[in-house]
Amino acid sequence: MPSKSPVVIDLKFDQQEVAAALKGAFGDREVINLAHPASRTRDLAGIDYAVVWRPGQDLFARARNLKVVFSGGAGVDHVLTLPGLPDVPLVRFVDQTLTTRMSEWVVLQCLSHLRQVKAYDAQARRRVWKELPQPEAKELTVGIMGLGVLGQDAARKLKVMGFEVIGWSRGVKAVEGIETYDAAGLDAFLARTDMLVGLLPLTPETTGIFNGALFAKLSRKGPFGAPVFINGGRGGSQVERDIVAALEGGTLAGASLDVFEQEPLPLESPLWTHDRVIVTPHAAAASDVKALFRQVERQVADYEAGRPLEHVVDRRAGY
Ligand code: NDP
Ligand code: OXD
Repeated sequence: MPSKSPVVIDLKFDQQEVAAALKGAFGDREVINLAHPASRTRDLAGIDYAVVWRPGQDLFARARNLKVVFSGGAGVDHVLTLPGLPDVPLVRFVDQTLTTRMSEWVVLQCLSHLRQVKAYDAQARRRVWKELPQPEAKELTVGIMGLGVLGQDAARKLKVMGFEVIGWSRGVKAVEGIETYDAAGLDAFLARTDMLVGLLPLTPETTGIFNGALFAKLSRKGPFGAPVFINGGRGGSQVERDIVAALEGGTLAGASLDVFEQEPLPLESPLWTHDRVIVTPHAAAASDVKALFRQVERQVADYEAGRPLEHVVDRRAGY
């Protein structure tokens, strides 16, 4: 039997987690971990598979005969923008562990704004004992931009909490219990949205989509008047100076941001300390590395047996 092609991994993850996940992963297939100094001079020309998260700029020049590229996360913008990406299937990571984590984050943010967590925290620091108005979840409509794997799961879980939920996607989409809008219905969707959740991939079409003009189209009929913006998708989709201006000018009541135009968020950003903004460090939904390797191993076996790969990215759409 010919020996199995090694897998090269270039994952900017916690390396202890990677090492632990590699124990027992990939059976007798060799794994070349580019985080190890010894692998820096290794010839990668004969490698068929790469598993990557924010890989080095020279990866595709070195591993120039790849047959499949696996993204270590759900998003693929970190790969699509790399020089020399070969014209081979690009597979993204879709897994219940990741989906569940994102829905936890989204539900947490929606509830945090509904229950005015930042305002109570500010009061507590001043030892102020004062009850604030308490609208019910059903009085607010959460509008999710991006009704894919993550958006649909978050929608279902927000419904369980009592929120009205609507969704927007590029194409027409039917999701049980949720009113949906396609690209042409954006303005109608925004006009109904009291809490806007961004779960979009970063593509040329979604770059800068969350800007002042869009915020101005959101509903102002919710119980807090001004709407809230929550983004767990990609920072490149938001215009941060517009977010700050919208918060200051009353177009937005608050925001929760996990992703930023520049990561890490620059120290001088006013978002860090804004009293109505919740900042998390691109930590809404980390990839479970063990689950990632299990999935790559299974997909490689399928590929070698001539079965179709799952979760292959549409290069033209960019996600
Ligand atoms: P999917 O590919 O399953 O869904 C993407 C959704 O966005 C689809 O509904 C798609 O529409 C919609 N969409 C894409 N482009 C447009 C557009 N131009 N106009 C309108 N709708 C559009 O992706 P996932 O749900 O798995 O993930 C979404 C994103 O979340 C990832 O790409 C990644 O960037 C981000 N992410 C962030 C994480 C974090 O920790 N912060 C963790 C994991 C992911 P349609 O259904 O019509 O195709
Ligand atoms: C992802 C992410 O795309 O963590 O999976 O951002």
